[in-house]
Amino acid sequence: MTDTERATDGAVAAAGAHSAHNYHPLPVVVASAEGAWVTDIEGRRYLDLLAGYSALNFGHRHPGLIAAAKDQLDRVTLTSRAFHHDRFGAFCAELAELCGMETVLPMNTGAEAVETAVKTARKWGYRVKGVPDGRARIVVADNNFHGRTTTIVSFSTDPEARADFGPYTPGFEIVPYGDLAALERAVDEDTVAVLLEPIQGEAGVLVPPPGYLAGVRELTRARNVLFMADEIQSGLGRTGATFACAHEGVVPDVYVLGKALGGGVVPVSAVVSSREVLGVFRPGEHGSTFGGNPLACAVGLKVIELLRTGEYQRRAAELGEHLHAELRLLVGDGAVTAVRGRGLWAGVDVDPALGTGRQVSERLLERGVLVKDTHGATIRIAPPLVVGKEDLDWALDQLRAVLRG
Ligand code: IF1
Repeated sequence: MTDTERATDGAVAAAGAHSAHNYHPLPVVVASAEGAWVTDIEGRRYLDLLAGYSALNFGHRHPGLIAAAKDQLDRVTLTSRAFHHDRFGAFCAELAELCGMETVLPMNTGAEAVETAVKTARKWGYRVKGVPDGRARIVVADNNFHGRTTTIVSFSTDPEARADFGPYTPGFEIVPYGDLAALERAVDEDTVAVLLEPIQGEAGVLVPPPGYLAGVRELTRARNVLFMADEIQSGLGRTGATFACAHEGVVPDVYVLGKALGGGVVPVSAVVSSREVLGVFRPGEHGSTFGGNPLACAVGLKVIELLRTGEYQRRAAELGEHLHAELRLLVGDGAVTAVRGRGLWAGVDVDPALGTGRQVSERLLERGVLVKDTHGATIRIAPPLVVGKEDLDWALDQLRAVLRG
């Protein structure tokens, strides 16, 4: 073992000595990063095809985002919502405008935004729709991933995410993703919302059948039910549009946003909707210490400015076309059984005979490419949207080499 390998092993051991083992990280210790590349403590460079699970759409340490954060660090970072601050109004106004909506409720993590959406839908159901108290129901899809809180895992179908966390929160109904008839059957007079990922990330980048999202939109509008789109991972440029729903010409009642909204610099999430829907909250009925803090708003404002150019969405669309064209060529060559996705986001199913997703991830790591497997045999590919075409092609060469075995 070389000195440098000893450095990584030492750092990995140190990281595990005093932390809960709720993750099984790949054996790489990142020390610095820029754009689509990270450098480990031994000076080795890796192309990042995970991008913080789509929190790093603008790349590591985007100069504009870092400048916005540094500028705000020298002014004020936290006030709590007990007081106003001078970035809050602009952040909410500009995020609402980006979404084509009126009102924003800012939080921090994606799960907090999903929880906020659940509370919003229930309160709207009781206060506006007139559902009898305690009867509100929310329909979700199987194989969903919306976060890790106990209410959210209550409606997960993933035993790993859900086991041993009961008793579970009631009031949720699970239907097969993509099945409009099943959704229609599940909606009744107590249904207040349908909560869906427009593309299911953790499930393996599952794109729903054409027309599904438009069908959900039509059904929920007809039945006075809120269509809440969890765009925490699919949104903010990843699929080649600002929102994944837009590919079907669909605008939900509620956007649930996170990850890239904070530019990979600070946690920023939000629920965005109409004044009627988010108007159900009165002072003191919901909140968070850090939600909408000055640093988050400053970075979030810069993220919105970057998205307004359309440059990241165009790159994801154009380079995504190239990515999927190359990946499709791998299907049927004996190693890849299926490829799914949209824009710069793909799920690649690897034939288990070649190895597990984890083993493929480890082989790619040795070749300088960072990916993360999901659910056994699927490799998720989601580079920062700033990735260069040459770098992406180089990474595809490494994938082809690994798949050749
Ligand atoms: C982990 C993946 C998992 C999300 C969607 C809400 C949240 C997420 C669509 C919650 C978060 C993260 C969580 C992280 C790994 C990653 C993930 F799908 F992106 F790959 F787990 F499934 N809605 N996804 O994707 O947002 O509270 O994390 O800010 O928990 O291991 P968060």
